[in-house]
Amino acid sequence: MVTKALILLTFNEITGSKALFSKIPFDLFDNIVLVDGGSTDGTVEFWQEKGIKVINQRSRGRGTAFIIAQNRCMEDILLFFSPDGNENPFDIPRILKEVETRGDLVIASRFAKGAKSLDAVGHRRFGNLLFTFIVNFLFRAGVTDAVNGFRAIWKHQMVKLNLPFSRFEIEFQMTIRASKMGYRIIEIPTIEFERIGGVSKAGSLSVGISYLKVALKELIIGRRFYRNN
Ligand SMILES: Nc1nc2c(ncn2[C@@H]2O[C@H](COP(=O)(O)OP(=O)(O)O)[C@@H](O)[C@H]2O)c(=O)[nH]1
Ligand SMILES: [Mg+2]
Repeated sequence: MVTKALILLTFNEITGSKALFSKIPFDLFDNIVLVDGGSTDGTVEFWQEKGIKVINQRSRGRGTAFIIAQNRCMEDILLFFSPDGNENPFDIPRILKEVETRGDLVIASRFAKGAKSLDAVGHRRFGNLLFTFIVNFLFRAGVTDAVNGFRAIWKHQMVKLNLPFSRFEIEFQMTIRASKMGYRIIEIPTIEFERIGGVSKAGSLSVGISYLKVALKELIIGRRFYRNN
């Protein structure tokens, strides 16, 4: 039997957490963990009261949270979900089905046919599309949304990517390395909503600069990241 872990990622997301809790299909998972970047708004207490296991990060970073989850979860499939209002929990069953049946990595795309984003608008939309273009042009990913965080991957395939701790580069780098490895990357169209309460932690300029650095590094290293274990 294929086992599945749900990984929730938060840093001060109390409003979104409360709004989304009842909509998340927890019963589809064998393990549920929340990795928290140091919330001070009651997010951790909220999830703990609901009986969810919380891992407190020692140092911040969304990418770091991904790696902590990868190391702590022993399930076959890892699905990453951020309860900030952007991601639609109703897409979770479909993502799970796609990863289980035909994908190594499944990304909920905000720019595929039939998709839409109410969050990535203006310069954020431009940036997302530009970096997706870069990933397709340089690394032949063939995707419509290289950077969305709402995604699932087989754990053993993620381990092989040997991703480093990072802030917001994690998805970008995961998509690049998955392409280099020839993974089957499947996208499902999603509708991204506006966030519910709280604030975005991803400053567009700093994220853009870190993406450029990652792209350059990935061009140089080729497949010299691979870890076969
Ligand atoms: N665990 C953890 N989660 C984080 C960290 N930084 C941001 N997040 C969460 O990652 C999700 C996406 O971040 P957000 O700031 O909304 O980025 P945006 O959607 O690109 O604007 C949200 O649920 C955040 O609370 C962090 O350092 N650690
Ligand atoms: Mg967000």
